[in-house]
Amino acid sequence: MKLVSHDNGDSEFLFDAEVLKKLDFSRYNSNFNTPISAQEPGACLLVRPLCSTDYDKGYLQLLSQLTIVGNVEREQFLNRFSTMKACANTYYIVVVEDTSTEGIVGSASLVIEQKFSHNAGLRGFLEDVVVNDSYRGKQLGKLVVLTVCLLAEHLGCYKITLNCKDKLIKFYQSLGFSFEQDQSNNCMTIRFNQAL
Ligand code: 16G
Repeated sequence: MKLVSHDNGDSEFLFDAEVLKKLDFSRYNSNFNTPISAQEPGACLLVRPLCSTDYDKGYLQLLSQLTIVGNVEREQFLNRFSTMKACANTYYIVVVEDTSTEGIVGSASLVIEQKFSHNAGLRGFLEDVVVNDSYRGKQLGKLVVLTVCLLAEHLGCYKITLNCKDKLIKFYQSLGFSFEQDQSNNCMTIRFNQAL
């Protein structure tokens, strides 16, 4: 059993790791074959915030299993990490580390938009959900998605939304996401630069 670590050596967390300890997964027990949680993700697994040292633990390689990452140098990674961190209460990138290999094997991100509507409310976006192909069957996809959902609720978001491929619709529906009656969640896109 691995608990979310307090001691993070020389590296820096993107957000306060303590918040992950407060999430109560009991309502989602039935979503798992064997109940797991951010606090108890399974043997040799650790759920924690993204760290500045995760450049060397394969975070970007993992992300490239989802989409185009390009050639992001360490300095660029660290700059982006610090600009994200400087945006208070906005970026919550959750990762799963295999502590036996020290590699990042799963991740999902919560981005929080501050609004004037909904009583100056907060809207959550679930982004960049990805699990290493070799870690299938450990329920890590469900785990990272539900971690972000509970986090969004805990932080006071009035809703959380996502975009996904057709083949993943059933997966997200099984975790509580739905198409709303009035179709208010259609996703529309403008691509600015095919090279990016
Ligand atoms: C999926 C992701 C989204 C990511 C996009 C990559 C989830 C729930 N959705 O839609 O976060 O940005 O893929 O596509 O993980 P893009 O590279 O064309 O933006």
